[in-house]
Amino acid sequence: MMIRNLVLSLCFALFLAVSSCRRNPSPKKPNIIIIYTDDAGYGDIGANGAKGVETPNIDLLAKNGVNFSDAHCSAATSTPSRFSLLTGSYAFRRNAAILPGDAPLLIDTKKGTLPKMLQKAGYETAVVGKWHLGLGEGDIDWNGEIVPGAREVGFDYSFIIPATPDRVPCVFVENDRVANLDPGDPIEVSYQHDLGGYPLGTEHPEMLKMKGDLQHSGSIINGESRIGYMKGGHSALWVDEDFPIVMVQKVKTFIQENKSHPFFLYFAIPDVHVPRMPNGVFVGESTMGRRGDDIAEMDWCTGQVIKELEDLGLSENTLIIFSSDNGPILDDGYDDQAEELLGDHKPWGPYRGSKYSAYEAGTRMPTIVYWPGHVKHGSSSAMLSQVDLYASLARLVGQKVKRGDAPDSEDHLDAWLGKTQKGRDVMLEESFTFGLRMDDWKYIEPVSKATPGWLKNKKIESGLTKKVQLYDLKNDIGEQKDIADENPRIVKKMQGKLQKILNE
Ligand code: NG6
Ligand code: CA
Repeated sequence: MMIRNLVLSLCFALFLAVSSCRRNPSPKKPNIIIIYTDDAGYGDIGANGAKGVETPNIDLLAKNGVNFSDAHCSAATSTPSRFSLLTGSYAFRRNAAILPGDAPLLIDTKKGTLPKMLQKAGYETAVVGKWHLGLGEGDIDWNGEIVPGAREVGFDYSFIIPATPDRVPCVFVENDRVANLDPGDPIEVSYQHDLGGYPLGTEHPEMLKMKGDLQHSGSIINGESRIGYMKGGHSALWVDEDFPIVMVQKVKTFIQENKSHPFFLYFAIPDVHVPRMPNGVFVGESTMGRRGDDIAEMDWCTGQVIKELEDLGLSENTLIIFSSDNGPILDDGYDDQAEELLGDHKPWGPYRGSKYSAYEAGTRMPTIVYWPGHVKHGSSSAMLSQVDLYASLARLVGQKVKRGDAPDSEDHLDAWLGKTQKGRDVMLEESFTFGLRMDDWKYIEPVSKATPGWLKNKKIESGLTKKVQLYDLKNDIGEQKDIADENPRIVKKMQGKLQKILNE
């Protein structure tokens, strides 16, 4: 009996030690919030020169934090960038491309992730917003538990748009289940054929708030045709115009519930991705129509986070990282007049290119790090990639990156906190080809294959050429003068470095 009691007390002590290690870590650990916008370009915020729309909340972060001019997402599209941010691994290592809404989970659940690393450090973790990293293992049953998903990637709480706002299914998934689903009206999804569910954009243009291109002419949900087809799930359908209200509420609840111990929040705001459907409150807030109004909406969401932290007295103990997942784009499939109403606004800032592009604007993101009392305000030209946040935040919270995890993540914590202007020596930029940065040199790998038709049709500069390109960003920030032919040695050196990364 005594031995049994002894064993029981030992187990209890062990349990207490483990749980206190998880829930009551050293009080020094700051909360970490990544505010991750969608398709917002370097120039889309007031602090970086936006015209025709005001972003007072984001500007407040910039004014009181570090505003970066050479910080990048890892790729010029969403899925690859989000993959790198959460895994510390370049996306090509997993063949990551833009995923359809019924794709399986892309992230290897056996490997470490940024949120899992933070869980180990005692953080409660949450994702609210756009996911776009796949769910489940094969054919997804949207009516049951959808696993593996955000929980298996390391998020204790999740409230997600499964793929993108322009892809079915147009429902939120909360902690592995479709929110508000009526079991009597099950959901079916297909990216191959019409399921005879909702009317189609191709057949009912009169039902649309904005016309979509052919790819965006599948099921009509909330007056907008989407990519793909869905059936059922009427009670669970989202209302795009309510995104900011619904998501900010989830964010606030999570922050309130976790105010007394460290938390990590990945708030993936779906603005300013298509279809751009701002809440009525923001309609007319810009001179640029829907795209500009969506920027105002994204700024409001950011402001709500700042306000909640202030109300709870958490500001000084919370590190906010504000950024975006890929460069800006005007026409991305819907008639929303983004081009016509642009005026003098330059979403790409002084850089060349856009979303999908190998030029700088494809990955050079508006990036701000804000941590009152800990980060001095100013600007930084350190060259950084979001793939580095994993290793950098690991140091901040006193965790080691396990061998085999986060293979591409470099610890640049001091640069992220504005303590040094020295960032990476070499950086990969993924797009439909590879770009490589070495100091101010920018190399773009030529492609032999023809540019896909849908990309060719876009009014963008993809940067895809059969010829090697080299630019000197120090003297040519706009990548106008290709000097590859004059600099064969630099080209060779950079090709060698790129091959090394690709073969690692
Ligand atoms: C493209 C879509 C585009 C957008 C993008 C994903 C077409 C023609 N275009 O394939 O509208 O949805 O995928 O954007 O279908 S991202 O920001 O999530 O990468
Ligand atoms: Ca995006």
